[in-house]
Amino acid sequence: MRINRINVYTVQLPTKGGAYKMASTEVHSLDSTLVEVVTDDGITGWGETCPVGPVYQPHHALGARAAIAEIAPGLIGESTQSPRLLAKRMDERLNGHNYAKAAFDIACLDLIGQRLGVPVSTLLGGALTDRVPSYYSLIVGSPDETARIAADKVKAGYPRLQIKIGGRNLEKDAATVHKVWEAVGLKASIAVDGNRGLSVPSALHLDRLCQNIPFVFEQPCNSMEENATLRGRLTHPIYLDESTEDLNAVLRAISSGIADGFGFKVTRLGGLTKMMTARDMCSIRSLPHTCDDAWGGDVIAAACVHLAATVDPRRFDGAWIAQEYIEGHYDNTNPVVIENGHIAVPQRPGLGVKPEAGVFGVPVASY
Ligand code: 0XW
Ligand code: MG
Repeated sequence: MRINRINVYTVQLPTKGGAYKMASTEVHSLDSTLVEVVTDDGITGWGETCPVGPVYQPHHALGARAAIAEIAPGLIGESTQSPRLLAKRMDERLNGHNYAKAAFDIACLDLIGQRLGVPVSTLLGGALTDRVPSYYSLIVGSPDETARIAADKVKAGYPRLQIKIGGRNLEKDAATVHKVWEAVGLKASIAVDGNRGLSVPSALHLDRLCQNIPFVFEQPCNSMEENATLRGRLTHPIYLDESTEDLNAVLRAISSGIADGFGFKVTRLGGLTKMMTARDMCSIRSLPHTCDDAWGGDVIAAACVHLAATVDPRRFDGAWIAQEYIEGHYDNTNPVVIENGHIAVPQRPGLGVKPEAGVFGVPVASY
């Protein structure tokens, strides 16, 4: 039950079908970091963290590995029975860097689940469903092409679409939202994601230009303060994503009424243990949210889906996983897959996914 060895791996996840484009950045290949935590009773747990490039949020792949190098040596010999104790040990070695610590939190829950013979969703309070909705993220693109893809994805079963906007002419953004709405209407719910790319005046204009289209406006502007100034001036509800840098930011956004909902990222908040707190704070105020991560393969996808299964479906906006934009799986026997816009919750003990032996090559570091 004590940590005997930690292996760190990296894997490149090239984006399928060209660049993934957002307001302030486009990415072509993502650098994911995995931790394999081996205990003295011979069980192996996995964790993953994969920033979507170095610009999306103040996280980057090399930063994750540097933080892991700082933390990992101190975890050898530690018990894996308590994710909270592990968090304390990590905080004693490094301040902040939640997105790197998240990988160990996920691996610890994977270990406990396997040892107890229960899925991670049970450790997170218990699943309310065995299948969760996902959503399709439409990258910044031309109005017609975006509307065409939107219609296809709704036909494929996605109950929700996220339209990326920003970083270009406002008219094009407005035209894209209108075209998607004409193509799908009420067959899907819509989020319009500015990814911090709009000024307050542009956000106000876009809101007016799309007044009769029901959507939630996700992270239109950069800072929490800018988004707060939109409160009461928009027709559309505001969701925060990138601004929820930690649990304190979530608490601030909820208590001051800045956000009507959230796009949560498991690693940004520090892992599944911290995400439970965010989930429960939202539940107190009946706030809807997603369970996503910025990017990553089957390990992070499984983590998102286990947490997603524990959220009240009436307030759940979907689990985004990168599957539509990456090739292949780490675990071809029990992969995490989107089918008809939904994802089956893994039922096997722990995360329910195990990267195949040798799939990441040799470790880049071992402790
Ligand atoms: C759609 N996502 C979950 C994937 C990319 O990391 C961006 C992100 C978002 O909502 O901003
Ligand atoms: Mg977002």
